[in-house]
Formats: sequence, structure tokens, C-alpha cells
Amino acid sequence: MAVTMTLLYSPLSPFARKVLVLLHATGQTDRVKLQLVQPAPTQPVAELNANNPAGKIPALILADGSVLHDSRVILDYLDQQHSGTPLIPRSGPQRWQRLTLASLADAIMDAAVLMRYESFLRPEALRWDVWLDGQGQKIERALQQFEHLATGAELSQQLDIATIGLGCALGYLDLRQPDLAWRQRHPALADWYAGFSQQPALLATQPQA
Ligand code: 99T
Repeated sequence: MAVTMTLLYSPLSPFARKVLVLLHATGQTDRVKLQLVQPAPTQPVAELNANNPAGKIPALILADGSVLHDSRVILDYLDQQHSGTPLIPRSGPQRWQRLTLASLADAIMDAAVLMRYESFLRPEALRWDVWLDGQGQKIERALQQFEHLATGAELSQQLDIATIGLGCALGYLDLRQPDLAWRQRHPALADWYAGFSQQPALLATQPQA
């Protein structure tokens, strides 16, 4: 397969990891060249901004030079470029249910990235604990919903848009927010992740700090 696309990414970004997992799971890794970019709100990267004015990764540059972002759009696009079983159901109630769970997984990542910026980038004297707590509570509420699904055996080990998002979100919590110790309060989810994280596409894309 010829390389026709470039992914602006970082191996530490859970959003970029979702794209990598989908590429692995659908046999498309050879189609995409990876280009490392490490943006932060305080460290804009000109080349990235030229491709995505929001200054965020991932962004996917297609063969004709057009650019797709954000991760949700990229996953949708790449899922339509292979002939296997779609990872995003194409229609019906399943589509909306799985996309909504994927959105909840993204919300965990969003809150965890904001916590990271608040506690790592912002000068210590300016940090706001109440705000940090609020982000932590968003994560906790989302984890409770996933724990409920895992308890009722409603979370399958099969890769799809929702489980990919959840796996990447939990991997990111382990990387950047280990003090949240989410496994202690969510044992069924921890069991689910112990199995899911061993899938080849997850193992091949583990964040390298
Ligand atoms: O906010 C910035 O300026 C740079 N941040 C990003 O590019 C983060 C990298 S995660 N990406 C997003 O927030 C993408 C969110 C978007 N809705 C999507 O693609 O789904 C890196 C976190 C880390 O290094 O810890």
C-alpha cells in the first residue's frame, strides 16, 4: 500500500492514539506517514496551525493536500477507507449509541488534558484547585457510567469506535493522572481494560513517555 497521507501526531496524545489504533486494526498503517508535533496552548507550532487553525493534533493531511481534523472526523474518514467490518456502525440506533459512548470517552481525555495543562503548564501560584477538581469530577462521572456498563457485561472486548476511545482514555489516565487511581473505584472497568489493553492494536500504540 502506498503512503498517501501524513498524520500530525504525538505518541502521548490519546486523540492521536485513537487514529493509530484504527489504522492498526484496519490494516492501514502503511498508508500514513507519521509526523511528530508537540503543541501546547503555550507552545504553538506554526506548521500545525497552518494545517489546523485550532493548533491541535491529530490532523490528517490527505494526498490532495486537504486536511482533516479533529480525531472524530479522521476516524470516520479512515473507517470508510477499508473493506472490513466498519468500526463505526454506519446506521441505526447502534451508530448513535456507540458514537455517544465514544464522545464520553473523549470527554475523559479532554478533562485529563486540561488537568495536565493546569498542573504542568500553569505557574504554580496561578493554579486553581476548584477548577482542577471540577475536571476530576467529570472524569469520575464518566468512569462511573463505563463501570456500570462493564458490571452489566455491556462492554465487549471487540474494537469499535467506543471501545477504542475508552481504551485510549484509560491509557492516558494511567500516563498522566496515575494519582486518580481509577481502578480502585471501578473494578469491573479495570477487569475489562486488563483484557482490552492486550489487543495487538493497543499494544502497538502504547504511549511512549
Ligand atoms: O491545545 C493545544 O494547544 C494543543 N493540544 C493538543 O493538540 C491536544 C494534544 S493531547 N489535542 C487535543 O486536545 C485534540 C482534541 C480534539 N477534540 C480531537 O482531536 O479530538 C496531548 C496531551 C499530552 O501531551 O499530555
